[in-house]
Amino acid sequence: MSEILSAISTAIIEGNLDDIVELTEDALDEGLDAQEILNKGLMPGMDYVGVEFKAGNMFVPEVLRSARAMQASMNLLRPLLIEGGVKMIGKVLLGTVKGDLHDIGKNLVGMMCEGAGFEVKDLGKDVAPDAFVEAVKEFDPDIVGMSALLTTTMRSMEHTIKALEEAGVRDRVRVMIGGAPVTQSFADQIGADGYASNAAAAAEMAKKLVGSAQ
Ligand code: B1M
Repeated sequence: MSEILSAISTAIIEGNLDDIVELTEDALDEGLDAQEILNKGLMPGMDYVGVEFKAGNMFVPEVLRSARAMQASMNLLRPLLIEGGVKMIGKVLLGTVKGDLHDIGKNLVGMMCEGAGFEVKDLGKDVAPDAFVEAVKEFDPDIVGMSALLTTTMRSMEHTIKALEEAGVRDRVRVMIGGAPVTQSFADQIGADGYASNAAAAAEMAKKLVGSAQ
């Protein structure tokens, strides 16, 4: 890994807001690709944070600082990731499900979908099934994308699909789900149309769901 990408990972791990902004700008000035900075700088840093949090070596305030640093860098990378996007190929409605406050991965999925040429409406986090239903009626998306990071909130995905059925709008959309604890078998079990394990795969799946995959 290049020195600057390694420094970016470290700034994420340390939750260093000042450094991360400067380092991201330096990396871009050096000619590094936004995607490379994301995949080889930010993501490895956040992965390390996840491992350390799980091992009890990092605590919530530290993890939050890392998350804020990641968002600050993403604010610089986002326009570049979606820049030069091709013509709109569909609409994606995105949200982290009810009871779940994790939105970093969902935001990445949104960026990748934008980059792939989708118009994305992001409902944010802790989104109730009814809010998904209302947004489907208003925004008329091709795809409803749901993210969950907690085993306890995965069920909200199933509740949302049921709510879409009860409102009579399930047939109007394809449902795509993802998030660390989510699996293909869970997607099959709750009747989702697609599952993706990461943001790049989510953009590919979205294209497949609207019939635009190459
Ligand atoms: Co929380 N947290 N957290 N957390 N947190 C996890 C998820 C956990 C695995 C940590 C651990 O114990 N090892 C664990 C869940 C255990 C479980 O249920 N299996 C956990 C817990 C327990 C909790 C709390 C309960 C802690 C507490 O308060 N005691 C609490 C719950 C709050 C709530 O939601 N109600 C909590 C809170 C938080 C913070 C607020 C401090 C913070 C979130 C900040 C934010 O998101 N704004 C946080 C964080 C940062 C994490 C970890 C460390 C990192 C998550 C992350 O952002 N990863 C996480 C540990 C880990 O995952 N290693 C952990 C980076 C992100 C890029 O990856 O989100 O997986 P990810 O997204 C990927 C893929 O999953 C996929 O693509 C993304 C990009 O490649 N993907 C999709 C995601 N959504 C998709 C949707 C798609 C397709 C693909 O289609 C639509």
